[in-house]
Amino acid sequence: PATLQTSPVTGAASATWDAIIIGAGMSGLYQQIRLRELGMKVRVFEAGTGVGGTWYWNRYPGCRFDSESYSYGFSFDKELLQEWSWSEHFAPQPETERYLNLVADKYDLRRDIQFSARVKAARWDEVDRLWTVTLDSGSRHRSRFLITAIGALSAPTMPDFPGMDAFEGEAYHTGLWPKAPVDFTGKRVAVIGTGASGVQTIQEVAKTAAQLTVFQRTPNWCAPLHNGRIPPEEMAAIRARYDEIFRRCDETFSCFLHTPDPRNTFDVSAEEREAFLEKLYSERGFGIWVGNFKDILTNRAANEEISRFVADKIRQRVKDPKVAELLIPKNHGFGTRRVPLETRYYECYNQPNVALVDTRATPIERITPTGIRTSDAEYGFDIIVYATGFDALRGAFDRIDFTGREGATLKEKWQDGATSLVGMLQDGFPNMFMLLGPHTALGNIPRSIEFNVDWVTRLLRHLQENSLTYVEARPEAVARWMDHVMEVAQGLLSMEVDSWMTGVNRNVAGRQTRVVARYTGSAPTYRAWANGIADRGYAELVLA
Ligand code: N01
Repeated sequence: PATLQTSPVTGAASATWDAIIIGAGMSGLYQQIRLRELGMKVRVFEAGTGVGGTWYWNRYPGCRFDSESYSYGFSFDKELLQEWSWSEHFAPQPETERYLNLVADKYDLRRDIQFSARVKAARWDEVDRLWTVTLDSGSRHRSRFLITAIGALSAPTMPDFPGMDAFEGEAYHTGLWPKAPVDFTGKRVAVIGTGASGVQTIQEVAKTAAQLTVFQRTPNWCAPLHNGRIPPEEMAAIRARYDEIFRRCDETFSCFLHTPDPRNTFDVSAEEREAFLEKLYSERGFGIWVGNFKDILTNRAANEEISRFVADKIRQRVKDPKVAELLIPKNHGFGTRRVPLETRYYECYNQPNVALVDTRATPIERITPTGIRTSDAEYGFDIIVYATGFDALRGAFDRIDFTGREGATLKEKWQDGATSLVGMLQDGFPNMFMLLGPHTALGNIPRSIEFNVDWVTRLLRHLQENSLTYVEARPEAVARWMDHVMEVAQGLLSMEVDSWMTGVNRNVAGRQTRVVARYTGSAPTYRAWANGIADRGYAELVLA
């Protein structure tokens, strides 16, 4: 379907596509559907052997989202909403992967997706005004537009302990989990890392492992998920409410069903406050974090109050007071890092087969052929699980050599921190659109994905209708947006804490200091800004 052209450089014939999409996760799939509607010839390159992105790679035991299932699926296809049943309030990974495969089947997307195709480089050609995309295999592909659908948490990172390669047992990273099931029954297992992935893994592995040893460097504030099955009658009632559910997601701060309570922590009496926190702690999902008093993430005293409340819960749930204290964060307040939601996570530490090692007190010195050596002990393991996270937000971009106008690379451009216009465009990189790029609104991610894809599609339709083929953000528009990004981050307690949300990853060079790595304003504000650009006729962009 694509036009065949001969490369002026190599003389080799190469296909020219209207658009190349990198990645066949949720954003790539939805963008592909929308571009087909514009009549575009689209090629998708996907590193995995199947669709799903996050839901393809993260197959670790217990993996699921912390958004309510019915607020997470695609909202654009009303027919699919009526056909699909979620089995649990927070569906497990295999179900979401199945769901995304169904979407790919329904829209016959696979015929335009090349699997096992990892993109190595993408270069803007100023003469032809085309992108040239090079795969790991060396093959090259050209397109008018380039869309990165490469995810915000998709570049897994490993620590560099000495001896890792010589470990004789099995070793896995949660974000690169094998397709064949891993059996923990009767095994001695180590889990390194206690972020959202580690917590979900730990509570599952603790059920069958002979011995599970958790290596924790920084404890996180976790809160109960309160998952449950969705019986058919309840699913029918949910189906009838989809319009209302998605309207709610459109209105809330970060597209979840939960949104901050309009009251401040100390507006109410101590009794009323305690009762409200108890209620949030007993309810499903992120209410305790994003549905709490509106000042818990900005007012230090308010944050201390919620932190005290959750610390008491941990003390009640963990029998050994010494272990409980190790599990209670001391260097950051509740909610200033991503709150992992859990199911009997704290109770795992009451089991005789589960032990906790504090790697600040006794650091990991090396991985031995048979296990792990810390500063004070030697442990034997059959399996080591690295739940050590991702080079978040810009990591996936850094793994591809993007070269824009005048030979400038994206890595150079972002040397002092990533910039963008509404997370989707970058000056110097014409005809390139980033879905979930730096400083886009994240939150309940599929809601942000649908918005961003629709925004890009509207822009491309505008180009088509006006016979335009070139688009680039003006530098002054990027600067204005970045001023706004910096401004909304002021005063947030999370900005005082190391985490992927502030761009810190101690396993990656150049990620040791905190930056404003993500957009921290509300999703409605983000959308108003992005829609304003379109409504004003794209004056902030160079169109040609
Ligand atoms: O990664 P993380 P994640 N020695 O970066 C530790 C989303 N997600 O994959 O904090 C010892 O949070 C590290 O310790 P420290 C969600 O947005 C969603 O768990 O750096 N430990 C930390 O404990 C989430 O926030 C869902 O001191 C080392 C852990 O590894 C994001 O993805 C589920 C170490 C990494 O935690 C990332 O979560 C899963 C070392 N050398 C993920 N290096 C749901 O929706 C790293 N660590 C439920």
